[in-house]
Amino acid sequence: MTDHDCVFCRIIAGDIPSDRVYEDEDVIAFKDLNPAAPVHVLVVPRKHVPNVVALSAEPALLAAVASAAGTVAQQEANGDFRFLFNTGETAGQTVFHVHGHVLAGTDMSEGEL
Ligand code: DGP
Repeated sequence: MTDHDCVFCRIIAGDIPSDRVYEDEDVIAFKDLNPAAPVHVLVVPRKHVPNVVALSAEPALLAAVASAAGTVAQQEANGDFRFLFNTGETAGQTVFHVHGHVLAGTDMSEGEL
C-alpha cells in the first residue's frame, strides 16, 4: 500500500532522491534532511503505516524496523543509538508514514539533544 501524497512513499518509490544507508525487503533507512545529531537516519517500513502505534499491530514489521535501526547504528556509529518515534502533531510528527529517528555518533548520556 502506498500513498502518492506521502513524501516517504515517494522516497521509497525513488521519485524523490534520498541518501539511503540501508534497505531490505520490508524497510528502508535514509539520512534525515535536517540532521539533529552527527548520525540522524530515518528507518521506515516500505508499507504505508501512519504511526508506531499502528505499526505495533504488525509485530514482525515493527521488529524489522527495530532490527534495521540496530544495523544502521552499527554501520554509521558505534552501535549505541537513541530511537525516537514522534507520534501525533503536538509531539512533533510532521510526516504521517511511521519513521524511527536513529540518533547517534555523539555522547548523549548527559542532557538532551
Ligand atoms: P517527524 O518530525 O518525526 O515527522 O520527522 C520527519 C523528518 O523527516 C524530519 O526530521 C525531516 C525529515 N524529512 C522530511 N522530508 C524529507 C525528505 O524529503 N527527505 C529526507 N531525507 N528527510 C525528510
